[in-house]
Amino acid sequence: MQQSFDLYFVSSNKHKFLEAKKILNSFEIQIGFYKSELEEIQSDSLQKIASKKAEQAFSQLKKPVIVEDDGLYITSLDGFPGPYSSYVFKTIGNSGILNLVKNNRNAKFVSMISFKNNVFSKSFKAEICGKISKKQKGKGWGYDPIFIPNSKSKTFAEISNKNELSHRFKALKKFANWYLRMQK
Ligand code: ITT
Repeated sequence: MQQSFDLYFVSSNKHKFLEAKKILNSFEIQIGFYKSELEEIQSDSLQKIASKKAEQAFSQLKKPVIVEDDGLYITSLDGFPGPYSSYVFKTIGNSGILNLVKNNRNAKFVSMISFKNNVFSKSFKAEICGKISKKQKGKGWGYDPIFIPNSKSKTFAEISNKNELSHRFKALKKFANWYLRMQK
């Protein structure tokens, strides 16, 4: 029989779930995975996109859910791909991004976590600043092989402690603090 959870992470992306699960387990929160390709509204606000995804996820599952919307914002490209990061990854990918970025390589990764149950709709945002590498380095998923967080000289794909410093870690930590207080 399938195990049942008090909280589900709803996403089409298993990598995001596996990282979220590891991070939330470190706060003693257990989550299940519900794989679903949620519709994303067109907006330049990650918060609006994530909140709408949380509403859809909650109406599908009828259980407390979290969803996440992320964006990679590249300074020299005026924040592109930002809220379109998923589409841009599927189309031009990491090599396309490397062709676009020239001198100023500054960028940031933003995570927006949205929670929804039958009482609360809440979002938690966090970011990590860094740089776009000159080449793809390491075997990671998504933009990991081209993103170097500021405190490091290696890409997310090359470091072993991404889950202790990432945008996802920081947003989930905010969520976990709130969620654990709310459970008392
Ligand atoms: P959902 O079903 O949860 O929406 P998604 O992969 O479409 O899954 P997003 O809409 O949040 O996720 O898209 C953000 C894009 O940024 C997507 O291409 C991811 O692969 C990438 N991304 C997000 N977080 C990342 C991380 O920690 N490392 C590398 N790439 C990441």
